[in-house]
Amino acid sequence: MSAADGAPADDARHGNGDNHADDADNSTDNSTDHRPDNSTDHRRHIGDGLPHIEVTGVDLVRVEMPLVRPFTTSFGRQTVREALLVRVRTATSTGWGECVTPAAPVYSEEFTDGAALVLRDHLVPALLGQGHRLSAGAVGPRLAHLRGHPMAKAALEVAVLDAQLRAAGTALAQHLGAVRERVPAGVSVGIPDGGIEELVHQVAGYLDEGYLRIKVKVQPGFDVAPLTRLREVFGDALPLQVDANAAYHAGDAAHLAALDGLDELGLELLEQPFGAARLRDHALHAPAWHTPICLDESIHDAADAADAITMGACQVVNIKLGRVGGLSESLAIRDVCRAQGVPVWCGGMLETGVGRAANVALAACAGFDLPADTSASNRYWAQDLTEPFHLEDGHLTVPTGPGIGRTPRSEALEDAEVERLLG
Ligand code: OSB
Ligand code: MG
Repeated sequence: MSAADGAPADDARHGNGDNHADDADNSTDNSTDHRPDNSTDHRRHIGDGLPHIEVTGVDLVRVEMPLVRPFTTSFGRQTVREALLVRVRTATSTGWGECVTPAAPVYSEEFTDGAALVLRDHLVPALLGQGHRLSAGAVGPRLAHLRGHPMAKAALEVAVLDAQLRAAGTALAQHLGAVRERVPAGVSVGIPDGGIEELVHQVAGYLDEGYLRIKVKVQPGFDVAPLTRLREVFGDALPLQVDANAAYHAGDAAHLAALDGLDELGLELLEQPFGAARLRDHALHAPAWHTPICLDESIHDAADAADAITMGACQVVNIKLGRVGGLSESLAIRDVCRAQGVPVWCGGMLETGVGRAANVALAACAGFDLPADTSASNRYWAQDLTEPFHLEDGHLTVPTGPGIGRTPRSEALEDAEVERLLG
């Protein structure tokens, strides 16, 4: 049995911008309640059918990864990613998960030093305090009383699942019930140091490589002009979308004017213009725009997705397994969105090959119908931690090896700082 058994039939309508519940079973009168239905709750299914593991050790492995070019968003400029990996050891297999926290709490409250501390002092002790024998489906429930820290929890869930899958010789994508062997890849382009003409140059390079859509980071002061220029140079057919990372304020007339200007540019979607907690601002402004609103930072779980859809705050959802606490919650969000005909796609957090492998398996699942922010390894790193992911004909190939299908190279781990939490 795959973990996706019990998902709705593949007849959900996608991308029609219609938020009404007219394809749901409306035998009851609560047809506007889009809250998750427990019968399709993947939090109970992840890891089902796989052998439980007996954990003998858990390590945190920190690796410094210089980016091939700086990555600037409305929340800051990044040149290095401090990757934090979780390694779960058993007598017979090793499982890997990547904690996608940035070094500072700029995207959400989570940051790498905080994640390492909460893993060491709270999450790992709570996970193993009820016994060292476990399955990935137990990770969420055992940690549910500890608030927040979804990225740290997700890394543990994936590492446990990876150890189980490797013990069973099963690929993650197969376990999730994936429907694709390769996933269409987009690329997320930061705000360049060199301004608009450097942006044009970078986009031209990514298009030459074959990326299927371009996402551009925007912020007040870098929005309508650069996007207008991209339309001039590359034409109206280029699949183009923007991500504001919550940088606009609904009370600021100049900000609203800029968003109205972006709305004229035929964008695929506008990602997270307002703050994470500002669902109502999104719902108030979305009806006036042609461009579908996609939420990223605002969506922490399936109930948030249901609320946002019900309110009309979004027409598309970006799913990041770190942001939502793991693969189980990612699939639960997918189910809520699918039942309402809301397309989802797999976002990214500048992952190394470890996190990318999990993202690519998730992006291969039904309902993930838009190109993912899963770019090739060389878009981020001169040398990835794992065997690299390549772009072939605009797609990344879904790993078929056991578990996540990628393992950190031993040379890459040689200089890594390792904190041994157990064993
Ligand atoms: O908002 O999607 C985002 C990277 C770090 C933090 C937030 C975001 C991003 C990206 C990069 O857009 C996506 C990628 O991994 O390529
Ligand atoms: Mg985003």
